[in-house]
Amino acid sequence: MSNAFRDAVLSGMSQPQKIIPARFFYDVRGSELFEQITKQPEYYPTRTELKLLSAHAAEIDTEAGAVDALVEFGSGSSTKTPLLLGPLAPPTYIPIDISPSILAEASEAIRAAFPMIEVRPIVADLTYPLVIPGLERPLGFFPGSTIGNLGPAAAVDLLRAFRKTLGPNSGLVIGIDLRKSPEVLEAAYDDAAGVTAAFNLNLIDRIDRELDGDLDRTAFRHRARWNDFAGRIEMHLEALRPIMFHVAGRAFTMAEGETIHTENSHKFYLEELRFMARASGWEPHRKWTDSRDWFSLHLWRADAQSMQP
Ligand code: AVJ
Repeated sequence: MSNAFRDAVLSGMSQPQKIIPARFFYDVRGSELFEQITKQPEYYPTRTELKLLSAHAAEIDTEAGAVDALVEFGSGSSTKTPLLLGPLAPPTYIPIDISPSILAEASEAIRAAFPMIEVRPIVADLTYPLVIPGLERPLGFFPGSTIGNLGPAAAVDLLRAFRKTLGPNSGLVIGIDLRKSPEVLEAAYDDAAGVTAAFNLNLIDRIDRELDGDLDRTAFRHRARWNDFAGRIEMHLEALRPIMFHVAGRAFTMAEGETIHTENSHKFYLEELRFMARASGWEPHRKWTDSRDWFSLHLWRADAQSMQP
């Protein structure tokens, strides 16, 4: 049986710096814990983005012009979508997500709230370009600074895939977290209530549950550190003592202080974002930030020259 989680954990645990990609945080428990993170006082991104979206949705609608579909990448529970769907009122909403159950549930909620909008969900991995028939003037939507899980090069690849999926007459609304003081960032990723720690440590439980692991979660601690050179918050699980454990029948050891790198959350400079847009077939059109310049919302337009078709 193919098992992406097992393959990723076994290969990641065999690297000199152990690593597990951040997308594996989101099992049912992990998704619940992430919801709780977004409500912590230190975790500013969700709250700031929601404010920006509600303050500027009407303007986004005006600036985007005529739109025949809103296409949301990694739509999850589609919680931010209504803020945009209201003013935009497109004929069609196309949520794209890897999880069929979450997608079905979110689609029903949107149908109930917006009976005039046709909802056409697509189960897909958002990292590859898709062919969606019948799109003339779509608007892409990628909120939450999810792009930050990728470094600049991989982010450009993803933005280019969006550009391919959406075509030459499209736009993209994207929410991106910005560089700010390390103190603010480290607190946001290590909240006082310990919710982010629980989110990180849930990965240990998930390995034990799903991959026949025998890791002891009390042998690890949550770490969040700002890497200034790379411009990212890194989350790690640090071994508190020398340990040995098994995953899917294979044995691993860790020295005291050794870590498993579990997430990168990149924070960008506004100039860097303009560069990334142009490098991926988009032309920056408008941007909105909060009064502290902590978070940014962008409206980009497809650059017709940059790509074929
Ligand atoms: C969902 C990737 C945007 O990087 O802020 C929150 C995930 N990790 N706290 C982020 C996360 C720890 C979040 N993203």
